[in-house]
Amino acid sequence: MSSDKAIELAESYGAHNYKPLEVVISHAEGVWVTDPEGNRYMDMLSAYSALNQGHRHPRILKALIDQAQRCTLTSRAFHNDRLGPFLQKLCAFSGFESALPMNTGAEAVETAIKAARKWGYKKKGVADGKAEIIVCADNFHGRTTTIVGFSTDPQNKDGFGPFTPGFVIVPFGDLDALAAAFNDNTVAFLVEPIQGEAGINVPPDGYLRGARELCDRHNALLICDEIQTGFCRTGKTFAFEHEGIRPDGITVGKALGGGMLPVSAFLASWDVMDVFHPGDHGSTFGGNPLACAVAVASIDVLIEERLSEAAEAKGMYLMHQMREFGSPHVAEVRGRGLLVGVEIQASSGPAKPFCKALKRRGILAKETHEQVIRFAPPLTITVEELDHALKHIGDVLSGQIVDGVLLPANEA
Ligand code: IF1
Repeated sequence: MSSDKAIELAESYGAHNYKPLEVVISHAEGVWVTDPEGNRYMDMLSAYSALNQGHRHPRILKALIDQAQRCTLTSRAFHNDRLGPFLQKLCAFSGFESALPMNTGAEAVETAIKAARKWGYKKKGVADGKAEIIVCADNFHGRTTTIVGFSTDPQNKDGFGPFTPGFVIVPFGDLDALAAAFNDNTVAFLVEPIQGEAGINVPPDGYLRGARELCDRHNALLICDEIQTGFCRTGKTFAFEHEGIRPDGITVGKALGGGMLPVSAFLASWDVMDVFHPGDHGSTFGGNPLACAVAVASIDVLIEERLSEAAEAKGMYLMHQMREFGSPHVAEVRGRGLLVGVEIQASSGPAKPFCKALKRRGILAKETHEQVIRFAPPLTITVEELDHALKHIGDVLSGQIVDGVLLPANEA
């Protein structure tokens, strides 16, 4: 099927809740994707960090196929022989005592919210119905009605109310504002260690350490959403490690599924997790044997291919080279590891034309919040592949804008 036909069908029958770049991907391997006409592109988005191990990693693919030939789904009404080894591996890898498996990231966040509230009522002694969770302005934690209810992006909320009460919003990166937001009913502070959707916002040094101290002082849980930043993306196994702290709980997803299946989890100490009793929470597909087998292989690849070290080294290289371009269109290059944002000067217009120009050069990247191009390639990317991308990124970033159209340098 041609790209045009594929797009036409998707537009004709699918809800119009996305406006993708005009590229159709029909094959993928490693950092490379191909359209039906045979055009090759480098994937510098990695499904928003869900492809940290690259497309169709052979080891993860083998785990998927092997498990699919044995047993795929049991529901949690029965035990399965893959769940235990998966939970053990995930806990060992993350350093948390216990895990509750779900499927999507939003479900993991919902699980964290339920855990924090129940912990607040059962352990902290908050009066029924009074629990408060502090969250940050410009957060992105998913798209359920509860989660969009505490978004500060008007589009995320418009037309979807009424919303769940019990959330208090503070500016991201501001410890004084955070300190002032706690009260006796505060059960948790939920935060992205680096804000992804908001434009790759790295908080000031000491922010998570300060948040840790405040949560300790007020007997509240620190919960980090590591769905986008976790699994080696930022150059550490989890982004909270940059600050040498340990949250009480984290949410994980995306790369846990190795780019094959939706696999997510809430991880915590037993003091938090033991608030859940049989029947309190669950999911038909959460912890299914196919997902567990894939997730075990996904973690093994991160460990054996030393992908945090790779992300750290290659991220430094990528950001350094991007700054070296000295492009007049670039306001800032920021990020950690291979989670990199390039903020375009307001005077150079929005980031989208830069992404379109990159696409024409065979580099797929996506803008976030108007002004920022997000670069987050698979962590398996080689230096040669990075250099290939950098050549085109350099041409695009040093291009000229003529009548609102971006003309990359060295255009053939
Ligand atoms: C889309 C953004 C990224 C997340 C964090 C939870 C979730 C996400 C920190 C929910 C999901 C996604 C969803 C995806 C686009 C993508 C995204 F631009 F929307 F914000 F990555 F930056 N916590 N992020 O980043 O996980 O339920 O989707 O599995 O199209 O909405 P999910």
